Amino acid sequence: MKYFARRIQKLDGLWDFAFADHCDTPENPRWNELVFADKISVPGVFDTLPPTAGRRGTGFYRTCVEIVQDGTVEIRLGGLGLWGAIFWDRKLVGVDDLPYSGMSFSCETSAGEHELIIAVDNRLDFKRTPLFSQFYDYYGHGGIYRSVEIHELPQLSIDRALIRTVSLQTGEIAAKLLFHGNPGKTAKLGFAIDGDEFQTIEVAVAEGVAEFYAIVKNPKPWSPESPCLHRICVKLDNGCAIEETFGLRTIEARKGELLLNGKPLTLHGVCRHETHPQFGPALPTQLLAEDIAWLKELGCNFVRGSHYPQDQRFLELCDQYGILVWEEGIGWGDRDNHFSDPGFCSGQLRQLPLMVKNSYNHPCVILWGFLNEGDSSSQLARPFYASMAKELRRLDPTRPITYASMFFEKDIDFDLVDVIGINAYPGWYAEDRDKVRPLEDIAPRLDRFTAFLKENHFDDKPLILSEIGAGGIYGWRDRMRSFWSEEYQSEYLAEVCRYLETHPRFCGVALWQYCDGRTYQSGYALGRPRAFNNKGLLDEYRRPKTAFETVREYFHKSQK
Ligand code: ADA
Repeated sequence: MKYFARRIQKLDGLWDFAFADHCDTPENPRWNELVFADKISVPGVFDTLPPTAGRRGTGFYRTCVEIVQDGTVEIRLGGLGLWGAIFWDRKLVGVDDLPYSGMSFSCETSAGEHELIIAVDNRLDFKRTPLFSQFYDYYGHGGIYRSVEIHELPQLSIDRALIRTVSLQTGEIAAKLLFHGNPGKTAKLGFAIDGDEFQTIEVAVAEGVAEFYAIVKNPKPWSPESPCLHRICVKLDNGCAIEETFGLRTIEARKGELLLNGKPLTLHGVCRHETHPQFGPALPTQLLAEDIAWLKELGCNFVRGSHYPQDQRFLELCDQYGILVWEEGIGWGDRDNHFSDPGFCSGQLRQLPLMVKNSYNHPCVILWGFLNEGDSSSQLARPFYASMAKELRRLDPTRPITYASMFFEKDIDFDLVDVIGINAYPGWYAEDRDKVRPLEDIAPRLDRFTAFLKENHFDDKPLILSEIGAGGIYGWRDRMRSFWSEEYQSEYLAEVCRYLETHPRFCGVALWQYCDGRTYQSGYALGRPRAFNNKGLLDEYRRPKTAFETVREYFHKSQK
């Protein structure tokens, strides 16, 4: 979105930096002990840089901000990890305990120069950061992952205009306005679509929210084949305006299929982490563009954004390139001790509204997911699964919801969601370790699961193979085609592709995974050579493996 008549500073660039190994209370640091002797990039992580590489502790990021008017400032963070405390002139403004989530903090201030410090902690402390645990199979980096902005807020302005498609045929949309400040019971405003003349209307406001309907004159539905976008500008009497980009499209789960604009979808995709050996999750724009280019080259029309709310720049690119996205809250194999922890549960529930609000206008996002491989076989966890599903439906009734399960026939929560996602690794995490190259395990395992869904009357729910894959180490070619070789990985994925071609019960796949990514810095890495998850079709530097070509052929052929 773009704002007019609002002073915005993007604070990306070099900030001062200090690191502390043992800061007991990062929300109340001993300022006199900190020496800001270094420089660091924002966005940027500190735990890949030589002096602090692989270390866990608190990184203090500091910059100066010039404010032109007394009033409210909003500090917008695109996402950080694992935990952050935000200080304005050394006073605590707020705490960000939701890794990867776009969050805002505001405070009153005066015109002049101010100091902004963000203390970022990457220690694995369940109390401080219940949403990230040591056993999560991706590296918990310390740093400011995404852009930081300062907004000087006018007395009254529009924070967001959330756009929903009402009718593809007539181009009718509903615009929900979220205000900053108090507009009173009604607000006069003008709106213009796709650069047309402004129309003036008056809207009723309740609890800081208003809604109006409008018609897009030349409605062009958004789809992967034709990713057309529209723009709406909404302006208040005081001149404050917001422009939002959106797409006209519908998405629904019906009779075992996912329908985009009423037509059945087949999803050819990959799971993707935001990761790079040097940048961690703070990916430069060049790399985002490169990732999109590889995804297109691969023939993907789908990405599962594993396993956290996505970088808004990536979603913008997916809107523009017509790549469908499953966006999900953070989570990885959480168990009963998580679901009985109030900090974990409240963090999960606080993250959903942020994710939905930040990504609502992206037509590319077609599914909301949550709790990757959480214990969906547990009676204890079931009420929490129900709360997450209920909350997502309340926040956005227009998109189907799902979660990626690893529990097959033991799962007890499929009734709670619209789309079933199953993560399966037959032939990799072998049931029978005596078997050499157990590729023939793939088909029967998946068949057993689809039979179970039928028997249990879940055939009306679309089914996605939300993960499947095998490790292949880049450059490791082996005449015996054994585990970890590029050959085994490639043959494994060829078998998966062959299976999918003849089993339309699956309306899509998200292969695990797009590229290799750094994982545990601990004994958990014993099953992860190099301490990387090596199941990428490309390695961590985006060099394609043999399997890339295998999958590319299948994805391109299936699209014809
Ligand atoms: C799980 C998990 C992934 C990854 C994968 C693997 O399915 O959801 O994040 O860890 O296993 O490589 O084993």
